[in-house]
Amino acid sequence: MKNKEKQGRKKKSALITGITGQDGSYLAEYLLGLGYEVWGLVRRTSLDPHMRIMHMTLPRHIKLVHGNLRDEATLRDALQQSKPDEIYNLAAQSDVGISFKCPDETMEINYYGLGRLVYQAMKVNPKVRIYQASTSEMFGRTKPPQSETSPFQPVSPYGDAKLRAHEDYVKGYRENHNLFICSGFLFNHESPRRGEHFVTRKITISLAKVKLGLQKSFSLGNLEAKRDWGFAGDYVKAMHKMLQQKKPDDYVIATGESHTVREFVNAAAKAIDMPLTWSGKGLKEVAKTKDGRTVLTISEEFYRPNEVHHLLGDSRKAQEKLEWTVETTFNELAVMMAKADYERLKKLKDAGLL
Ligand code: NAP
Ligand code: F7E
Repeated sequence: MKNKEKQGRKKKSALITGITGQDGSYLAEYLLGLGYEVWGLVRRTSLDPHMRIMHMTLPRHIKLVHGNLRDEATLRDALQQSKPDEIYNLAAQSDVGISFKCPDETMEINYYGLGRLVYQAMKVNPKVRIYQASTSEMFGRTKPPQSETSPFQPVSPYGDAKLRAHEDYVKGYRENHNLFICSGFLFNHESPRRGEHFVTRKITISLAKVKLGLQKSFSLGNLEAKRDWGFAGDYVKAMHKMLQQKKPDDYVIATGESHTVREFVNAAAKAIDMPLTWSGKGLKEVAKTKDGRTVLTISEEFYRPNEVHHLLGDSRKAQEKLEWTVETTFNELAVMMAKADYERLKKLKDAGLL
């Protein structure tokens, strides 16, 4: 490309809400790599817990702006400052279990929050393109496989709030205001940066601690729940692709394979050379190491009032229209996460910090 042409072309800019979260950090890295100017919305806190993005704020210049989905004035200011071509709304109260305990907060952030953001974004730039982090939880009790045409039947306050946000602000603004806004119905996606309360990360941290002698055992809830687990680094590429299409649309992003929580435990335990055997039933079930130590028990505490039993996504539309593909298998994901936590905790232990 000629130099003049290059200079004349303005860098695209993107504002990511939820930049301090798992997906925000992977998406920021991806967009910086594509040459974007990346802005990140961060909440004002008394601490500065930006662990996942610290490596990008200094050397590669993500620009941080303060804002909160609960406060429209902060969103207006952040949008006026960043003037984004694209907005990725990843901010949320994203924990399904917590949503049963805090339904109002969940609705406030996950539903009304999108309304505030979209309203202000349209005022700053009616041509802006918006990605909304919708979710497989919206399918709830709908039988697998779930695709873009499957009915939504959420069973949690989290799923309810995300569904309302999709109906009112994604479909509503797209149809009534001509806004370029897309929903990605993303199935569970994980990584070594996953929040520590989600089941995969809880498992990989706990197994590593058991193997290193830092903990004797841990407990889980429903082992039979089936999830379609992919790698977050693969999934953020699909978010970007959705906003590069001629027309806004909604897409399922999933691997097309589902596994039980128990299968994830087995794959992660094997990855750190600590295979487990299971015995007992229901709340009395346990998993033991080869030398007979009980390292995993079941606790009612981790069961939910209502469960999504089986998620299995059909992402053929995304594969055909977006040319998006799954790059990481279930086993590769479990190995990646289990080894990352084991090596991280071993270093801390060896340094006398644990
Ligand atoms: P995550 O790690 O829990 O990150 C959530 C982010 O939202 C954090 O950066 C958090 O900021 C921010 N946030 C929460 N409340 C906020 C508020 N009131 N104002 C501004 N920011 C706020 O979530 P994730 O796993 O990356 O998921 C990203 C999005 O995709 C979420 O919307 C989630 O619901 C959705 N989703 C996730 C999955 C999955 O499997 N990961 C699947 C489908 C959909 P703080 O650092 O300040 O807390
Ligand atoms: O639970 C079972 C639990 O909390 C997965 C979010 O990113 O994906 C995520 O929601 C399964 C459930 O994720 C424990 O009952 C058993 O069946 O890792 P999770 P989630 O609820 O599927 C969706 C797509 C999102 O959109 C959400 O934002 O694991 N489970 N024992 C347990 N779960 C947890 N957390 N802890 C346990 O001890």
